[in-house]
Amino acid sequence: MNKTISLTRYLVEKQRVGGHIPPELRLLIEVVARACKRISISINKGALGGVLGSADTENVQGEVQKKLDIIANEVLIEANEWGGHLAAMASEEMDGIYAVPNRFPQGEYLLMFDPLDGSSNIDVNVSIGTIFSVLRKQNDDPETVEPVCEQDFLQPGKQQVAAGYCVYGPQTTLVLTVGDGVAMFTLDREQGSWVLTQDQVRIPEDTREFAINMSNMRHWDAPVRRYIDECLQGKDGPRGKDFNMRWIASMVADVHRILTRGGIFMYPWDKREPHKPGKLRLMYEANPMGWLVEQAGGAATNGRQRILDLHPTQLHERVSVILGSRNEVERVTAYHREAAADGTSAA
Ligand code: AHM
Ligand code: MG
Repeated sequence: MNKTISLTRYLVEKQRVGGHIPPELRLLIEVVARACKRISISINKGALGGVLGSADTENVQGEVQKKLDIIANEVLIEANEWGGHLAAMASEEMDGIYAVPNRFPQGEYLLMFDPLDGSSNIDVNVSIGTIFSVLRKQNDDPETVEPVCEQDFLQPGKQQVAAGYCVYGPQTTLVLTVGDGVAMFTLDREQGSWVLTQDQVRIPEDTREFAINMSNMRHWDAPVRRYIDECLQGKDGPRGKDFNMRWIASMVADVHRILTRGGIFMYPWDKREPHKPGKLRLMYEANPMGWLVEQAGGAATNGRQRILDLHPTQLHERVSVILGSRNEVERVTAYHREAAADGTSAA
């Protein structure tokens, strides 16, 4: 007997048994997963599909868009706009929100995504991914509601109702939380289906592996330098153990490694652009990843506060990110607090 559990069955059971998800949210997640399958097919074609290289356009953040950034964005919008489960979408690749057109029914959910994370890795055939986050529109009474607007999206990450990512690597893996732990599904290409390959993922509390772009070291703030200096001193230093370093430069791939075997990931504030809180985006990068990591027993902060408690003021807001194995994240966060207290922090 075939005992494989598909994404559909997993979601139906979450809906039926735990009452964790309403049917519309189940539909939404299935549609996002189907879109990720299509994105995966485009990525796999690579040069043969003419999808590599730059699109010669810029997004709202002034970053040059790759062809696949735009393709992935369009796939997600087309897949999600007609099902009746969404009120609006927002994306790294679009300036403002995308309200579901009037010709389709409006739902109560808001979907945000980074359609293709790790864009600098597309052309070099290194793992990339799609990150998504789902919120519920606060006032969804059809009698009284105003048209959906950007303000509706500006909710703290702790209010997410689903979050996940798909990593397009040697395998294509979908990682999901609906607030009841973290599950991983591997794409079975012959069957065209997502198969549950790990449930209740746990991140070890301790680690000997860190991920940070070391080329920015001279720009870091004192607490980040202190933490990495101590790791680099290895066995002979205050940590009394050797550390390993990994940096894939695709947040999805770095976070996937951490969910698989532990570690700490940091993209901290630095002095290059002091007015920017960080490089990564709060709403569709840090929030979904932060929630996944917490659901797997890890922690996620901006050095001072839990990421999921932050109240966003803008759709494309940036944030400093420290996430992964709980004890290491707490250590870096404590170093930030100490530096703030004794005035040695520049941030
Ligand atoms: P993107 O969303 O434009 O791809 O940028 C986000 C990426 C993350 O995936 C990754 O962690 C980071 O930016 C890499 O930055 P760097 O180029 O400094 O290594
Ligand atoms: Mg990104």
